[in-house]
Amino acid sequence: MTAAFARLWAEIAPIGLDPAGGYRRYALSDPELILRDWFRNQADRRDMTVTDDGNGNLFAWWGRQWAPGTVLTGSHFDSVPHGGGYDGPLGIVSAFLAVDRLRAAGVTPAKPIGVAAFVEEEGGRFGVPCLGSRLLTGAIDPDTAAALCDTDGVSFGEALGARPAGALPALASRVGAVVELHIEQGRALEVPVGVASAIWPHGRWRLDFTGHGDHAGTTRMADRHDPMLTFAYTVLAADDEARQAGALATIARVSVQPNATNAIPSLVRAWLDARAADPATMERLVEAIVKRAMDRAAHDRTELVVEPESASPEVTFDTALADRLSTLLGGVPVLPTGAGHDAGVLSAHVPTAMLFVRNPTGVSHSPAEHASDEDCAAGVEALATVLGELAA
Ligand code: HGY
Ligand code: MN
Ligand code: MN
Ligand code: MN
Repeated sequence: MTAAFARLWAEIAPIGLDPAGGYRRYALSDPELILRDWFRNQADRRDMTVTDDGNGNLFAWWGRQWAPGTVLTGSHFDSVPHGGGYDGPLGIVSAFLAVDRLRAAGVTPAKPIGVAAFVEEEGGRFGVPCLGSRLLTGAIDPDTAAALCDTDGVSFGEALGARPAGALPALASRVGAVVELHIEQGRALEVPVGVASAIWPHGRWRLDFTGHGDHAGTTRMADRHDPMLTFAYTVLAADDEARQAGALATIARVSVQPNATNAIPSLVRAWLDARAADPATMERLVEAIVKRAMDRAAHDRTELVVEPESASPEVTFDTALADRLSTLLGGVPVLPTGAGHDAGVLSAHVPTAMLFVRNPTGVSHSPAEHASDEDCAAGVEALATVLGELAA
């Protein structure tokens, strides 16, 4: 399986390389459209029917699409900018190889197996993570999704070429189980394969720091209303509060207007990504960061508007299913993650599990993200075992 994995992986590895390193595979951008064609080709090679749910999610079917008892697997193609190559695509490549593995073993599943490619999981282009699985499950309104815009002002609806179809009727009665395989994005998995127990609650907030744009060479320090100052203080406050709370806070994706060497900005826009092991800690963390930022804005005579953009509630995966899969796979570890996934969205509607493949450094959302071919092959074997069991 290692050689088979390496061969198939080599087909997608060159697609969407970012000149600055890593990958830039924004949802519905050229590289991702090429990966979608690759997906259709893989399905064709396996006599699998391909359907689109009208939300931009693709599905390759072994068996009757969406028939009761369907077992869904797969993941996403899109990446963050300068992202790693495994986060997402590993789950899709592994799913096609798991189908091959089952067929080679003479298995004919009693229930349909659907390999999914969910759109905009990272939220890197349109700002809302897991957009495709949120649409499929009705967790976001199609018109709200359609109106989301990228930095060029292109809306999701325009990129999709239609108003998203929205929730698939009777999803819970059609889908019996979901299993998403994903590279692990922490440092806790020390064996090739693990099973997910939970996803930390997390969310995204847009921070707009506004002040008085002015000339850098003629405005006395005492006369300034500089939003960059409040922004800088907020970055430090977020770091400090997260460390105190044993939680995670990141401020990134910063834009400055005007962005000139010799002009004091009038607007600094940034995003806060906050995560914690439980909802109460996350709520306290965000409150503490926002309070300190607001106090600082008053001190700097600037303004701060905080806009919650997306919430990803705490996910506890189906414990019985997680334990069953861990046992099935020989007692592999069951562990939580701070990373969001489409499986997290789906778990609110159908029994859902995740398989993790070891990432020796734990580094992700970075060109350094890596998993060995041997561990990826072990992931395929595990996924085939799990799919064979759940679709029996
Ligand atoms: O942001 C996340 O946790 C995921 O990688 N979308
Ligand atoms: Mn990711
Ligand atoms: Mn991912
Ligand atoms: Mn001038």
